[in-house]
Amino acid sequence: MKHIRSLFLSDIHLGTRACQAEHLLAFLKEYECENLFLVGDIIDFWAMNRSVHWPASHNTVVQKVLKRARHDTNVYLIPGNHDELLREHVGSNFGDVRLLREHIHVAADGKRYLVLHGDEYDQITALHRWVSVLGDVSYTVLIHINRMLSWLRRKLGISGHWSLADYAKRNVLQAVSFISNFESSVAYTAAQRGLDGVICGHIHTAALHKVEGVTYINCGDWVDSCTAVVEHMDGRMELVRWEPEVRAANDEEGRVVALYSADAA
Ligand SMILES: [Mn+2]
Repeated sequence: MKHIRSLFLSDIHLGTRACQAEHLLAFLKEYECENLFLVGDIIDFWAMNRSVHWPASHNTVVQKVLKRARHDTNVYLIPGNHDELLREHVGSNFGDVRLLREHIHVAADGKRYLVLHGDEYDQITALHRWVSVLGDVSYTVLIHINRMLSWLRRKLGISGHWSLADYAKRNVLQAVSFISNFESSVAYTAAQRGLDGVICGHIHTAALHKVEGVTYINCGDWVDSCTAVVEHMDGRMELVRWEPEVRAANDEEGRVVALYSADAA
């Protein structure tokens, strides 16, 4: 077990089928930390309104976190948009877990980071949802719909060519700029406030790099990437990924893969 100063996790989405709780439990065994920051969308109450998927592993995640909070880990929970109902309780404690809207974390090297979920900086949520819906629709279906639209356009006497597939591709490009817009607006806020960096989640895109003159760090998620942010005892920030395949190949070592270190940022 590695002893680290802080561990930052976001977008776990407990209560959904997509949540990689087993991997998270294996990952947590690797680290002993002084501070544990849960940076939003931990329990997906939003998805649970539609259907609940809560296997034993999801309970175990909650129990392990609460157990750490009872013992010697400072556990902070910053609710996101999927666990927004917890925002009503910001400022109070949930057992030994402290609920916060945002937090300024002073790292061991004196650097100050704004810790927040980040959904308030997501200016085009609607577009983002539209893009992810399109991602599920195959190209063939698009072509098919496009053919019907062309027929309809001809019937209505509308001239010129319009391609739904092109429209979809343009939206994917907009998704790329969505990420960079999000990163710059969050980083800009941290810079305006005279901080050294920001640690957030929400967009499920893990990152550790310089944006707007500050260190932009995104924890990623436990739905797809299985990533986390580690603060070492000297204050160095590192983005790590849990690789289950590595574990199978090599039982003792190399389970956590370092992606980017703050030195390179
Ligand atoms: Mn979110």
